[in-house]
Amino acid sequence: MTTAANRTIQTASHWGVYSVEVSASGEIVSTVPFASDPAPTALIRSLPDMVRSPLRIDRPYVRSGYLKNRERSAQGRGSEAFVPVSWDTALGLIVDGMQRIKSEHGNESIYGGSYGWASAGRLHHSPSVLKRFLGLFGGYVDKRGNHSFGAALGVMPYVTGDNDITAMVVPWPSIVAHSELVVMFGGAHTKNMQIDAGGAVTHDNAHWIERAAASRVRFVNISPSRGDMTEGLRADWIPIRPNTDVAMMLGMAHSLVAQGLHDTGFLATHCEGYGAFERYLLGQDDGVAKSAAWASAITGVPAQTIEDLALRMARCRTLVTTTWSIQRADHGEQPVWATVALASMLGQIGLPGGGFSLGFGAVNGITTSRPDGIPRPTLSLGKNPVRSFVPVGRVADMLLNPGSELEFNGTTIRMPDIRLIYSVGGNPFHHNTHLNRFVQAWRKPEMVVVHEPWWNPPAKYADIVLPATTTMERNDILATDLQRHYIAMRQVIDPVGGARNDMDIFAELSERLGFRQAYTEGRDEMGWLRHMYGQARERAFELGFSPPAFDEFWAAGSYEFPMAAEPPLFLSAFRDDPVANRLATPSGKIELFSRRIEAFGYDDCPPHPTWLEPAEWLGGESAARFPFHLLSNQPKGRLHSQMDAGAVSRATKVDGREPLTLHASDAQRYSIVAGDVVKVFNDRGAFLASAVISCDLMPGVLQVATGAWFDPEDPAAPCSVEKHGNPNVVTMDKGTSRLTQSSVAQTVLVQIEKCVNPPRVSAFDLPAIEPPPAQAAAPTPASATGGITG
Ligand SMILES: Nc1nc2c(c(=O)[nH]1)N[C@H]1C(S)=C(S)[C@@H](COP(=O)(O)OP(=O)(O)OC[C@H]3O[C@@H](n4cnc5c(=O)[nH]c(N)nc54)[C@H](O)[C@@H]3O)O[C@H]1N2
Ligand SMILES: Nc1nc2c(c(=O)[nH]1)N[C@H]1C(S)=C(S)[C@@H](COP(=O)(O)OP(=O)(O)OC[C@H]3O[C@@H](n4cnc5c(=O)[nH]c(N)nc54)[C@H](O)[C@@H]3O)O[C@H]1N2
Ligand SMILES: [Mo]
Repeated sequence: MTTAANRTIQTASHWGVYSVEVSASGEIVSTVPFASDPAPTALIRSLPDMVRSPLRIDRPYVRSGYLKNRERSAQGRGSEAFVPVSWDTALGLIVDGMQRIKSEHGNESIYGGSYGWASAGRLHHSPSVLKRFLGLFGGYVDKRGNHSFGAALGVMPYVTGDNDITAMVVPWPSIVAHSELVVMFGGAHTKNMQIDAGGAVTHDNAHWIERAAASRVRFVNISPSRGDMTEGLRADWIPIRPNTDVAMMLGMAHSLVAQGLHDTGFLATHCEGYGAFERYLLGQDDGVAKSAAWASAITGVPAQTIEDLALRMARCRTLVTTTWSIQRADHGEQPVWATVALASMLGQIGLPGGGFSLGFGAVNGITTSRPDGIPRPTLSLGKNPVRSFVPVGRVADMLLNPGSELEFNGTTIRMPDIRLIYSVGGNPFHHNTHLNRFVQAWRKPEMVVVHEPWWNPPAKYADIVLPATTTMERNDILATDLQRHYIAMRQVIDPVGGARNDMDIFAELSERLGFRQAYTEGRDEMGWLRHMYGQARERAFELGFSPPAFDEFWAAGSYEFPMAAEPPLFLSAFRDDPVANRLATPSGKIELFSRRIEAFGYDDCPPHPTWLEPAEWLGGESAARFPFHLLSNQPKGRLHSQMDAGAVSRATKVDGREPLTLHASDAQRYSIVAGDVVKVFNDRGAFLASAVISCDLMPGVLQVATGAWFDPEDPAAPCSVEKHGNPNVVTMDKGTSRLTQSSVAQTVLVQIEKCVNPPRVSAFDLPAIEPPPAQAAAPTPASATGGITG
């Protein structure tokens, strides 16, 4: 109930800005969306719902085996009880472990890459505050690349000389005004448009979808799932066998050549190496023409459909888009490069409403325009004296095989010998693949420290877990590349239980390690915000913007950077004058053949876009044993695994398990009806999920969202059934290719069977808590677990 005594305080998240109404006694009354957001999402309720959940970690805990046997207890990680300890004890254990490991094995034995989305906010971004801390401690092994679009990030510098992937998008205004045809590989699912890394301030896609629907633009959705395009756009659906998009693109490219419809002028002036690519298309060296008929046999799309679409594309203003999931697959560099090749042959790159886009709609703000280069308030990470790094998808290989070699982007990496993992703001049991193997890898190092707000998998798999605050418990500033606002994120409630800010925890550890002053530079939270804002404001002035002074901004709650005019389209200057505006590739042009990649000699990443069979796919040998291709897309009701236990995410589950969509004909063959628990398995593992039956998915394809909290039936066993629906127990941990070594989460075949006596889901149970040892200066067991009631 709203009363005069209630206060409404603004905070923000990756999924939107909102205010929380709190009563005089601090109770959360309601969540109010940001007034300037035309389409706020239901996700804004998730943190207010979860912030005081019984799953909050109320104080520091140590795994019982670690308390007794320190580094000789790593095998118990993830399966033992936790013991509550005081902050003093926990921080002391961390400092002892860090100093011992550093003196015995050096800083190269510390993994601080800590992949993860953490929370919105430029100061309390947990992986950043961790890296600043570990840098001052002498350094850490970092990660390289990302799970989102790692293959694109690695290959595009060779193709267009650029790695600013989120800028490779033709935005809505250009589409609505100029496109006639938009051909979307993987569609553009509106559920993904709820989020921006760092914070979606305004959600404008619904408005643009309406405008596009009312315009003359036609959309084509090439995907195993009809649902990848909103019904409002009335897209034509072309179902395609998963992981075969490159073959379809080549079939279209071949059709263009066969009809003489490719833009030879553009290819000559703006592209390098088309000749070699054309030889490949025509099969002049391997005897295999990459014709529409050839592509049809691989993709399952009729040859006529491929040919007709190619001809349609050549005759009008056409945009080709490829979503990121398609490159999160074996040889994921190829669909990205083939997209550029196809668009180059159409010759419309750099024209309004034409060319190509990568990841259109994969996140919210990527589809709209904003002024160039808005500076962001930034906390300096400082220096990292350690040079070793690991490609983000290869962490298990690093942990399991220290000293082994990995080919990567023309170099050879020697894997460091990791003894300590410090992990904050990510869920390794969500973002890593082949989790049964990953758990073994996670049990190799001598010490694992995690900060988490909740008792979720990363917390349960730690040796020492420290309770972290959430955004609602601290002050911060939202600012991100894909949005035009600075937003004041104000503290809404006091820290819950014994939680502390990640940054304050590292300040305290720095004190014990003798570098507090260097870490904090004498600033407190508001001091940092003022400082970071001031620095960004100066850069903004240089660019001709005039954000107000900090106090004025903080009082107003937001500042919006003005849009003077629609900014130029990416690659339009290059199109206008390819000599004056040459690209940062060796030829200065778009490279459809790369001599630099050729020099690496990688058979898994040839020097021009190429169809390569994925390690597992429906046309391959293993499909005889494992006849379903499993797609694990982003969830609608949460961000990855964040707040899976909250009401918003739970509402998307079926009987407490993640829904698994399958085609009606497959369901019938396996005698599965809606709501049945299905076991999904292959040689790497098995998980359980609840059946949802649909005709909007191709037969032979299964779909389950990522992010269900990892819940193995027997955490102590090397491989047991995951009960909750986490697809990463069956996914594969190989790299896309030696070029980028990115994640292949979308390349996996499985078998299914009905599960008649499913075990109870325990993902949202608290871990076992043991009383502290008698001699420790910690509180008694009863009060130690006080505050946890679930
Ligand atoms: N099968 C499959 N797997 C995938 C994908 C896929 O398509 N298929 N997609 C991949 C992709 S694209 C990505 S980006 C990754 C995402 O993987 P992650 O980014 O690791 O996933 P999140 O669930 O966002 O993890 C964030 C964690 O940080 C915690 N956290 C939030 N705020 C704070 C804070 O302030 N302090 C601390 N200490 N902790 C905090 C949250 O509770 C949560 O546990 O997953 C990848 N995994
Ligand atoms: N609600 C919500 N939104 C999110 C996120 C979230 O967790 N929740 N995560 C965000 C993050 S970190 C990222 S990186 C982006 C990811 O953005 P994407 O990678 O684009 O998203 P996905 O949902 O993984 O995949 C989109 C669709 O691609 C289709 N697809 C999969 N494989 C293939 C294929 O081989 N061929 C074709 N043609 N289609 C295929 C699937 O049907 C799937 O629904 O999403 C962001 N948006
Ligand atoms: Mo991502």
